[in-house]
Amino acid sequence: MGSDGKAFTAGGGVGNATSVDGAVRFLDEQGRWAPSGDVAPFRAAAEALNVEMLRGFYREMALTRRLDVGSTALQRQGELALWIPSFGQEAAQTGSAHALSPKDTIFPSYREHGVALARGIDFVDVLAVLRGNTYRGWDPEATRFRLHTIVLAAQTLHAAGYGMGINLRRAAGNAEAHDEAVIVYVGDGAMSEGDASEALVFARTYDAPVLFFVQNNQYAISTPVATQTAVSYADRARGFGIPGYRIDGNDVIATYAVTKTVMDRVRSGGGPALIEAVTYRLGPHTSSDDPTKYRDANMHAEWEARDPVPRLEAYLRANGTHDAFFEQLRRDNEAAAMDVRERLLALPDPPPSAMFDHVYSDPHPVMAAEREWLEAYDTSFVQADD
Ligand SMILES: Cc1ncc(C[n+]2csc(CCOP(=O)(O)OP(=O)(O)O)c2C)c(N)n1
Repeated sequence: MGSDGKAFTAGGGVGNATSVDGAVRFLDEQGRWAPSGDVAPFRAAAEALNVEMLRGFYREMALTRRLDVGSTALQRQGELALWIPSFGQEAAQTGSAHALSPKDTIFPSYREHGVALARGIDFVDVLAVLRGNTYRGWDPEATRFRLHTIVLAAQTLHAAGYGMGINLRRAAGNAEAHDEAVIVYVGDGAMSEGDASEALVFARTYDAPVLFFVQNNQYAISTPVATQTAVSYADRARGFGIPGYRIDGNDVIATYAVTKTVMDRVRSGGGPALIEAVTYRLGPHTSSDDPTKYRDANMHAEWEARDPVPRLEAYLRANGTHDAFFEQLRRDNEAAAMDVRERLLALPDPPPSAMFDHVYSDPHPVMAAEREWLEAYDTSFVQADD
């Protein structure tokens, strides 16, 4: 705190973590073009977006939401072990993901379904993990979309290390490494983990090309963000010597334009950076959670009015997009969701012994014996049935 008792707000002040006031935004809550906050460095990237690109963003945001609804239904029908909704965070995810180069590597946590879609991951592959069909649904190297990390903030260290590796490859004369950078998605609660602080230190001291993208969705399960931090995450970054930007995470133009501008700088040797996207989780933490037990109803209503999907829809409608587009899109997304559901339910169940497949990379005698026992046990049922 400063001597006057007010929180320091270095570099002009980037506010506190509980409010979106003062954050960089281009669209107001009614979807009108009304830039506010420190928009100057990002205006060019925002203005480079045309209506066609924004329609594409809308299509993906609406699809992410439709798949969220379908996945919640699948979980309730006993077809998924768990579902982790991204409801309300579509603008933060779709906008930031489209600002990346395909050569950038993404380290997600577990809620980044909009990012997965933007990277071209088949959603069946995401659901197959949560159904227990596979330990990983996609190829993390080919897609440069690494695996979900449930251990909070562990992915920040993976990202810092990967970024340090890019620097080593650059130093060794690998030209391609100059086209690459890393983005890591991390939640507000996960930022309280020691791993997150360590990752910020290493990224800074080794000048690793890493962008930390904090989705501040106001809660870590039932713990409100005010319990995690007294200053915004953008301010916290500055304490590590890392530039921090606080943006309206429900404005897809802001999430795209700021990520594009900052990531281009990170990739071209500007060192690490952090973006705090102030957003809100409109759904439960997971399908096992009941947010009505801890969430303030007035606050919820305030954030419902900031819903990123109708906000972009209002902008598009005011800029020459008519009913026919939205109706066709709804039909397309309905068909896509049905296709995902059908392909998921048609996946073969793995044998129980598949649980041993990826525990050790080299043969392990104890595990081999356990596998043999389990397979014999399974077979005994088949014989008993005969
Ligand atoms: C190291 C660790 N501690 C605790 C948990 C249990 N846990 C899972 S999600 C979660 C809350 C995370 O909140 P936040 O980082 O804000 O992300 P969000 O889930 O809101 O996207 C907790 C405590 C965990 N997965 N890993």
